[in-house]
Amino acid sequence: MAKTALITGVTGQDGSYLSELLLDKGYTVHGLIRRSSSFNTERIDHIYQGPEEENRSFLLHHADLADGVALVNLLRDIRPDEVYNLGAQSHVRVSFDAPLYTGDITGLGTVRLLEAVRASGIDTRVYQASSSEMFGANPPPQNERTPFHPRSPYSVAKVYSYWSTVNYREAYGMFAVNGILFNHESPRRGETFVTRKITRGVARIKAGLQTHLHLGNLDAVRDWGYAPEYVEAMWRMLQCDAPDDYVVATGEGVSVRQFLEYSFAHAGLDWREHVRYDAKYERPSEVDALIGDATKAEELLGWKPVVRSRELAGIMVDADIRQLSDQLAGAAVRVDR
Ligand code: NAP
Ligand code: G4F
Repeated sequence: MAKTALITGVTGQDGSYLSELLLDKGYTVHGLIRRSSSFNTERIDHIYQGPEEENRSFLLHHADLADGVALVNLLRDIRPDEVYNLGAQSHVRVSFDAPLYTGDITGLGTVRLLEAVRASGIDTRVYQASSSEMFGANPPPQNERTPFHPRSPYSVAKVYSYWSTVNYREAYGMFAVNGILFNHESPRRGETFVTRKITRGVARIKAGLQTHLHLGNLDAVRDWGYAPEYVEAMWRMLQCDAPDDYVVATGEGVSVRQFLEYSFAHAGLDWREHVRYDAKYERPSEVDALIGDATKAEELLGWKPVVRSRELAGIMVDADIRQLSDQLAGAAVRVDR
């Protein structure tokens, strides 16, 4: 029989790719969306508004990780085989400005969901979106045995969620896993994360719409992979015989400066002529270097990364140039009328 999944954070980068993956595998996919005063379904509109056959397998429900009762009701109604908890206030810099909100959604939200699974009495497997940010100050390479040293309200909340997931596994025998994912990007990445900010900036500079890009710390090193490959690892974790926790990463560390070089060079530009420093993008405490060791995922899940950061920068720059030229063409048509 076809499986059913519930995804929190379905409107985000990973939620959209995971929806596509599960629909391709024949799942019925339920997405939790929160009410917004403006459209927040841009990344999934192509699925939701797709062919009728696909529509019946992709259903959206209004709820919020702040609302535990809504979560229980939703789980009782849907009775999913798998739950993917991708919903979060996921921006590290923002978490310093909104630490309580971040703790509530990114931390307590996970416990509300785990409790809702327990309270509804359903037999479901739970994936928790844990993060390499939890390693924080501990130097690379980081793997499943590296201790956590979180450096932001966001990563503190993720550590709480990580241990809650382990605790529900140990205390109640729940099939609950942590995917400790290192940074992963794509053309659907939020515009305020550094990779997308850079590739979007390249497209706008190339088109003559802006001359400069303002950034913070260029020395930080991240292990940037390709999001569509990472959602495959999430799914594989829930297909195992026993629940466990896995690091997912490429193993390649690249500085923000290097990613700038790749992105600008791909469009035939020199980043030094266009980038300005702005202290407002610095964090009160920074994570200097994250480079993952995904040996366990490779051995036990058979998962291997393909796209590396230079190629990733090219994919994202090309997509942003295409998107901008489509937007400009659309605007020109509207002016003509
Ligand atoms: P994202 O694009 O920022 O998406 C976050 C999602 O969470 C959005 O759908 C957002 O809804 C939803 N959300 C926010 N607050 C919520 C609330 N109160 N109730 C319900 N949903 C809420 O994040 P992503 O990059 O896809 O990442 C997915 C998950 O993996 C996140 O938990 C993130 O922290 C974690 N993670 C990401 C990475 C990475 O490199 N991308 C690495 C490790 C871990 P709206 O669209 O309405 O805002
Ligand atoms: O793109 P970022 O904001 O991503 P960050 O902080 O690594 O967090 C992302 O990855 C985590 C996994 O490790 C996820 F858990 C989390 O949800 C999120 O997806 O920043 C990357 C680096 C930082 O060191 C930052 O200081 O880029 C540096 N940076 C320099 N200038 C900037 C900027 N970051 C942003 N967002 N904007 C800047 O202008």
